[in-house]
Amino acid sequence: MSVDQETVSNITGASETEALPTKPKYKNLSFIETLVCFNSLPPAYCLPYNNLESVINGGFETGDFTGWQQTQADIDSSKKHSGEYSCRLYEAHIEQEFDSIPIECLNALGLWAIGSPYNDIYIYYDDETYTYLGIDWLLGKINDSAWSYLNLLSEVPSGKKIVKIKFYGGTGAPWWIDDITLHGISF
Ligand SMILES: [Ca+2]
Repeated sequence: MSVDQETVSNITGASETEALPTKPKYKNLSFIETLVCFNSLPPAYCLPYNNLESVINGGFETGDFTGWQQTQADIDSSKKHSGEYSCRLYEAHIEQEFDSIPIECLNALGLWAIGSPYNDIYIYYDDETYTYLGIDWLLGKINDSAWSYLNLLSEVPSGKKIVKIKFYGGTGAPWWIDDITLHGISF
């Protein structure tokens, strides 16, 4: 007699030799994995990103470029969306790389920005494609008078995995960026 047969007998009172109905083997799933299977929650492979913020120093509150690679960019305290600092980009760029992150595991991908729209954003994927968001996209979304949230998540194709984000400052006028987020969905 198998363990499964004994379990059924104890629950139903049926004969010890009664055959079990065919059923999936879910008994080794964790509690959260079981919720994922039966309640339409995000895929189990998103668990490592559960409520995780992947951008290091997205608000520049270290006062330096910890977590970022940059060229000619400045940490600036004259404008900030939150905290004490932002990043000023003028003829400059910053970028940050990640271990491959599935788009569907994110509930936020974006940043706050103020200044000139004559700039560029790149989002790179592990299949060596990327999404380019330049002046045509930024125009009308940001200005000099108030901070605006730029929602990048709505611009990226489904099924992609992010490996890098990059922000360029053009030559026309500076822009400032702050509170860059790449945040995992919550289970
Ligand atoms: Ca900040």
